[in-house]
Amino acid sequence: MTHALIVIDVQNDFCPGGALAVAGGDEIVTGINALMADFAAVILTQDWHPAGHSSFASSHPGKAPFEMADMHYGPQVLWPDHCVQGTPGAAFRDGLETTRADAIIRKGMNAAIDSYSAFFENDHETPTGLDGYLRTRGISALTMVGLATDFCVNFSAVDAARLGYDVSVRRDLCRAIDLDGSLDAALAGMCEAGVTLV
Ligand code: VGL
Ligand code: ZN
Repeated sequence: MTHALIVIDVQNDFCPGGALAVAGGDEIVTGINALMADFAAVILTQDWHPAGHSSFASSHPGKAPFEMADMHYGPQVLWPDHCVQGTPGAAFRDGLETTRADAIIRKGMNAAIDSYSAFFENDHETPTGLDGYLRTRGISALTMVGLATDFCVNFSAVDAARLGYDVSVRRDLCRAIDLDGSLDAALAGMCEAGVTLV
């Protein structure tokens, strides 16, 4: 069984000082680097939005960050502008061992659809290509770490479990946004999907 480490969105905008800062987001970098040597493959994901992305509150007149909007694919949290392609906020956090990455998967490029999961956009249909990459390399087990536990890690882990991967999430190497109970809901959802929380 080939086992990959999936490092979700360890980017400046999700760390203290960033546009959508996750408390303690920078604390996980050293531990993630140390874990990389234990895996046959390391894949990094990068939230990578065009300016004016539809998940940004600034694209919805009258709406503020963290309010909800109805999108064609369902309800969507509106975020502060973050991880805009090519900006310092979208760059990987300094110190993350990006040289060790076998592949970097970018997501959220489609202006009309957000993409929390590393596997599918938020319509749960449009693939990012990661499943094909992993399958063609014979990778069947995944350990996930990164930001944020309750959004991108959660959606990625649940999709991976549904796709048939053996999935573990290292909670000590993730940090959460925790919006209105979203962390508890995410932990319950991951357990239900068969994800192992370590
Ligand atoms: C994320 C909100 C918006 C994440 C990305 O990486 O968890 N959250 N975009
Ligand atoms: Zn985003």
